[in-house]
Amino acid sequence: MIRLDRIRLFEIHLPLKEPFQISSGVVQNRRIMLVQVIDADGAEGWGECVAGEYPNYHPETVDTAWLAIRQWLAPKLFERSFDHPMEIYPWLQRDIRGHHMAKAAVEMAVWELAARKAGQSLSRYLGGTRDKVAVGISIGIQPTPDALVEKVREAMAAGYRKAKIKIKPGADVAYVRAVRETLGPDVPIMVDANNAYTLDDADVLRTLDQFHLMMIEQPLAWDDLLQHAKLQQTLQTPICLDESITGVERAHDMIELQAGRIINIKPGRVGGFTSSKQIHDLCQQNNIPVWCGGMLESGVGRAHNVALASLANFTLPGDISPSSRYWQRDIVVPEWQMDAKGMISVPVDKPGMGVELDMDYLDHLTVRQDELKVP
Ligand code: OSB
Ligand code: MG
Repeated sequence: MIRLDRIRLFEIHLPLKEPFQISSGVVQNRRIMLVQVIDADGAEGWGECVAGEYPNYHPETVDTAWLAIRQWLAPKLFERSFDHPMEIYPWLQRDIRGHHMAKAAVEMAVWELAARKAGQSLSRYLGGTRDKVAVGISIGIQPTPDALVEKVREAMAAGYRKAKIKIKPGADVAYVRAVRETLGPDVPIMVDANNAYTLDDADVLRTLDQFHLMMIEQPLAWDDLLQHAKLQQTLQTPICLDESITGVERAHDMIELQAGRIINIKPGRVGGFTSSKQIHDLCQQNNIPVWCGGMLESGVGRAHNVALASLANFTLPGDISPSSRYWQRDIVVPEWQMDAKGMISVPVDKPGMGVELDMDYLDHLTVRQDELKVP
């Protein structure tokens, strides 16, 4: 049984090695919220909130998530006990709309706590079966096609199983063509537009068909399904939805409308692990491949993503690059490493997330802290 006693919030500032640009903005210094939950037995669990500083990907931000946990989620969690972490998400959904990233941060921390209490790795506790997960890299918009070709070349040499190229109008066809023509027909590439296009741009998107991309991620509006369905009818390349899939209901809609053929599951976006597992299972029943997306997480969020990606229907490489791709120094020990074949080992022999937080470094990076207690 889990009865939460305290929830601690930490905000850290962690600079990326290089700026990361998507169609709607650029980030250099990540503001990251970490969540520690402690139960009445003294067991603890860690979670990470994937909301950014600015609402250009998703409506939530670090500040709205902080407020939501303080004002609404923590008091609701302190109201009762739970037999299993599966009960957390439905409980938080009741009478509280939205705020998925805030909900996910605490929900995933409780899953981590429960896995530790059960003496099991988070992967196996979630139902994961893989010992290794395949890794893709997400490459931000580059200044020139040549610069992009270099980045993809380096990524392939390092062993990555997939390169995701961020695109926007004006940085699309010529960039993808340069990569395909220089690196050949076999490099596993895809694009992610982060909703930079409309149906008026369908011709440009159809031009991309000739490059045999693995998929086109979220070309149209961030909350749309119907227009994606219209676009998919005229495209050969599979559409992968990211932003539009906020829970299992939207995954149902996508399948019924044929708005996409692949789903990028980010546990933060869909409200946590319970919701992620529901989407995973539904997609498995409907032959829809899924893969684990990333939000430039620290080693804590990465641990959760690795555990999730160890479930059976995560058949495509995830955006779960090793720590050194993002940070000079990660906040966990050991840091996340990728082997030369582009695989990350799932830490199945340790209880919980399988890495330890470097508490001294965390303390050094922390700029804001709060502790919420059971009344
Ligand atoms: O759309 O997948 C996205 C980062 C910030 C916001 C949106 C996205 C991304 C990424 C990062 O692609 C992937 C990673 O964490 O490596
Ligand atoms: Mg995306």
